[in-house]
Amino acid sequence: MAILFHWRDATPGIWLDAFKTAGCGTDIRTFEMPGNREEIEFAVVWAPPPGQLKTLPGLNYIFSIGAGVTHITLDPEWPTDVPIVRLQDRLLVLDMSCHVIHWVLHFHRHYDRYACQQAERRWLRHRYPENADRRVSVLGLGQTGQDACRRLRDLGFAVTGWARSQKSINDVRCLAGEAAFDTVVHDADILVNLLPLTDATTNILDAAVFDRMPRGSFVINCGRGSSLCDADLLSALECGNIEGAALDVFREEPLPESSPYWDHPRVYVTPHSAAPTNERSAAEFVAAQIRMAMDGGQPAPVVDMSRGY
Ligand code: NDP
Ligand code: OXD
Repeated sequence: MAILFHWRDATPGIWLDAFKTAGCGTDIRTFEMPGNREEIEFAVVWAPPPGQLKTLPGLNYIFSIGAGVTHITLDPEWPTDVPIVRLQDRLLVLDMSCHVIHWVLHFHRHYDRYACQQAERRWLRHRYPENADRRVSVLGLGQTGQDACRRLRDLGFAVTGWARSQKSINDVRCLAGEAAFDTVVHDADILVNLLPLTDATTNILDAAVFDRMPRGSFVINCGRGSSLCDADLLSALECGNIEGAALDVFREEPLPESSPYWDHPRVYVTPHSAAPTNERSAAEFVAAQIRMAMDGGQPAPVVDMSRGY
């Protein structure tokens, strides 16, 4: 049994230690040095080169070194019969919530204006609504969305969460399904996207959404870039429907130099860094899951490809 590992930014020692400690063996291969490909049962990957996973005939599981899996499934040749196990990690979840809270506060308290004023040496306070009067809508109530909702609620914001299936979170208005989408968007002074990218969520943030949101509202996108129609957002920013946006994910990453987002005075760009994978905890999680599979158990959570996430 061998494990194939592919992540350009990895610290190999951390993963080797985790595999060894969990009893997963020490036979770790790479795409560059795969050895006998038939021996490789597990692939642990972030952004594997397209066409490579399908060259591993003995693969039992693919482990994503990230919560999202589009870095695997956008490869038109990925082996669709092999289950993908997503990363579940409380540190990633905490980091995401911190990122979301940062931008919610940034827009809510007008820190964006103060940054401009400082450049002009201008001393001017801006009023802001009470937290309870600022409505934050969170799209996606999975591991990241639920935690973000709870923490925003604890800060006193009026939080609405939206998912496919009905959820229940104390003091958070939880809505579900397509029929509720218009309400979620209509009531969003600040809209946070924490949806996975699927057929249903591609281009979900479009002109109709920005028209429906209250004038002067804000967008925070941490899900995937292809959920957001860039031209529609730029128009909404132009006409003032949307006052500002904090974008962490993009259709093309790295964001091309020619992107209008770089220079936009009311767009904040971060380089897919909302919730970077914590190597130590991710390695422990993946190693424990591999060990479970070696013992005949079922690693989880497995991506349900009929839903696309
Ligand atoms: P989960 O799979 O745990 O949760 C996904 C949520 O989205 C679920 O609540 C699900 O509903 C909901 N959902 C999916 N499709 C729809 C739909 N069509 N309509 C309504 N709700 C829908 O994902 P995570 O919270 O772990 O991560 C979410 C995404 O965030 C990832 O897929 C990734 O793209 C992105 N991400 C970005 C990071 C970054 O650094 N920028 C880091 C980590 C993740 P239900 O509960 O009913 O199934
Ligand atoms: C992601 C991640 O899926 O970094 O974006 O985990």
